[in-house]
Order: sequence, then C-alpha cells, then structure tokens
Amino acid sequence: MSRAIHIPEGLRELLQDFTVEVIRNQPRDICDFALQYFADLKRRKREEKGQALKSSYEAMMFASDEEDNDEEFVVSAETYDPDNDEENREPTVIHPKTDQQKQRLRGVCKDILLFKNLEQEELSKVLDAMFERPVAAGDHIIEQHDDGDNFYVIESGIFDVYVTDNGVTRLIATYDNHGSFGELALMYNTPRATTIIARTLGALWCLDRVTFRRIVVNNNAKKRKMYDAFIQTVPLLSSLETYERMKVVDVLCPQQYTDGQRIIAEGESADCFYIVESGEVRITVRRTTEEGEIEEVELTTCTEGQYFGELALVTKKPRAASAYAVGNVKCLVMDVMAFERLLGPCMEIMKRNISNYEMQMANVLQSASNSRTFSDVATA
Ligand code: 1OR
Ligand code: 1OR
Repeated sequence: MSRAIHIPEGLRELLQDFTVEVIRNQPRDICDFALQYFADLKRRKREEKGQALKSSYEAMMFASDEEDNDEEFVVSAETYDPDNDEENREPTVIHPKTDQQKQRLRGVCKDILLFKNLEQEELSKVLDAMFERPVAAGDHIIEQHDDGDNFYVIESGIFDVYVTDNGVTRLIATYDNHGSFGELALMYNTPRATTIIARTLGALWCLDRVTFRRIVVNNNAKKRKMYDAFIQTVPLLSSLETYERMKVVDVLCPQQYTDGQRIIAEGESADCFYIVESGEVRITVRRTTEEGEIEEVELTTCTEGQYFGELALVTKKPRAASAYAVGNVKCLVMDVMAFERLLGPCMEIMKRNISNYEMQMANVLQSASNSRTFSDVATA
C-alpha cells in the first residue's frame, strides 16, 4: 500500500533556484556555497518582511542624495539604535578554527583599520565569525551592482578592482597581498561599487554581512558621535559635504602614540594618511652634514586639526620625511584606498600645500644636491 508523500510548499522552487545559482556560480565547495546562499536568502526574506523596520541609519545613507540631506543625516546618525536592529537578535555565528588558523587570522586582521578600535570582546566575536576561502586565479570575488554578502580580509594573493561605467570597464586599483575590501555595500546597504577579481592564487577571510553590520557598523555609529564635532574643525575637510565628512569618519581609526614614538619613517612605503586629533607631531628629514654624518632636521610640526602623510600617497613614492610624536599624541588614520576614494575633493588643497613644501625645501636642506621635487604632483 503506497502512502502519499507530502512535499512542503515552496520546496521545489527553493531547490530549483538554488540549483540555478550553483550552475551559474560553479562553486568549488557546494556546501560552503549552500550555507552562504541560504543565509543570504533568509536575510533577504527578513529584509523584505521588515522593510518598515529598516534602521534609521540605512534611511540616512539613502537620503544622502537628497537636497536637504545634511541635517537629516546628522539627526539620523544620532538616532541609530543598534539594539532595535533586527539583525542584532540573531546569535553570533562561530566558525571553528584550528590554533594555526586562529594565529594566521589574528596576524592578517591586526592591521585592518576597521577592526582597530573594536573592544577586545567585539574583536573576538568578529574573529570567531570569520571563515576562510581559498581563491584561484580568475575567481570573481565581488561583482559590481550585486548585493553585499561578505566583508573580505586578504591573507594572500593579488586582487584587481574594476569599475564598469557606460559599458567601459577600467582597472582602478589593485590589492597586493594585504588589505580588505567589500565593506561599502555592507555599511551603506548599497550595491557593490566595483568588481574584484583574483589575479593569482590566494586566500581570503570572510565576515558575513550580519556580523559585520552588528559589530562594525554599530561601532561606526559610536565613532560618529565621538568625532562629529572634531571633524568639522579640520580645515582640509571643509570643502566636503556633511555626508561626505561622515563617510570619512566611518573609515578613520583612532591611534595613540607616546612621546618620541615614530609614526612615519622616511623612505618607507606608505599606506596611511593621518589627521592630528590632539598633541603635536614633529616632521623631520635626514641630511648629511659637512662632516659626512647623518642628522635629522626638523621641517615643521603638525598640531590639532592638521594632517600629514598625504605626500607619499599622492606621489606614490616612499615617505619623504619622518613623523614623531611630541608628548602624547592622538591621530585619526585612514588607509590609502579610503584616501583615494573619499578625499578627491580635497586634492587641490593638498597639492597647493605640496607646492609649498617644495618652496621651503631649499631653505631647509641648504644644498642643491639634496633637493627634492614634488612638482610632478602639484601639476598632476
Ligand atoms: P563594496 O562593498 O562596494 C566593492 O564592494 C569594494 O571595492 C568596495 O566595497 C570597496 O571595498 C572596494 N570605490 C569604491 N570601492 C572601492 C574602490 C573605489 N576601491 C576599492 N573598493 N575607488 C578606488 C579607490 C582607489 C574609487 C573609484 C571607483
Ligand atoms: P609623506 O607621506 O611623504 C611624511 O610622509 C610627511 O611629512 C609628508 O607626507 C608630509 O605630509 C609631511 N616635505 C615633505 N613632507 C613634509 C614636509 C616637507 N612638511 C611636512 N611633510 N617640507 C616641509 C615644508 C615646511 C619640505 C622640505 C623637504
């Protein structure tokens, strides 16, 4: 005697859609892909259901194109309440790791600016939730215009960043064995801004959208409250719109230095830009004395609200000078990708100041043989 088997409603469609995605994406690990696929599906369903509950933070980001966005933006930033965020009620995901994996993960995450000012407990949750993804040359990690699923931290490999605009695709940046990407779609609930393709074999650590939003975005809301007033006093940023300044705050990481600590070393390669939040920073350059000895000469000092470390990022050359803390110093630090993405409107001011360096250079170094020129930048 045969018994009718009940097929739950929606199962056929669910599996059909999943199968189509597997065929489209050709994942190397179907289990990993399935985990991700169903987690995303659940999130989308929840979002559809909870459109009305959309956090005011997200509303604020979408409002950024509206004419009177400035006021609305600030008010919304203050009313963002992570405890009301539906995503906050989900338990934190834990991906078990071996000791060796944990060590590697800590190593790659220690320089990630977005993680730097997380409390120890928050950082542990982030590390627990991260999972490893091996990458083959040619793998598409992110597709422009897609929804955001993960944030990625690079352990190894070269990753090219492409933007397609009006049908024309351009290579705009490359990550070379370090850094992170994929934060924007998660922070601002926007489609992916670029396409990212692995040029070589490599490895990534991924953090799912929900955990990223719960911990990193929540932390950004705190940062906005802390730095909103200060950032408005920074002369360099005065030409930015309020919402652009807020995006700058989102990517800034506070760092502290003690008296005499070197912040930048002349001649080294560069990947950060600095704004002095408090204290004083001495800028020095090495020169050879008549006796053939090397000494460090002070060029200038930077105080609250001033910036340094832009030159090497603009010229793509090694650091032109060293920077040392005088007493206790707090700086706000931004990585080179964020610098290029967000500070375009401030470039004219920076280039003007770079021309000033050049004018002062001869006086300071007092030797034609030592002279350096930055004019290729100022006119670039
Ligand atoms: P996402 O979530 O939008 C694509 O997914 C990622 O590419 C993005 O987050 C960033 O992490 C990363 N503009 C926007 N996103 C960029 C850029 C970028 N570079 C890397 N990403 N620009 C290049 C800056 C050097 C600006 C020009 C488009
Ligand atoms: P960076 O990325 O080269 C050192 O790292 C930073 O010191 C540099 O960016 C500037 O932000 C900052 N010449 C070169 N760099 C200077 C100078 C400077 N002043 C500050 N910085 N000159 C001093 C002019 C008063 C010209 C003399 C060589």
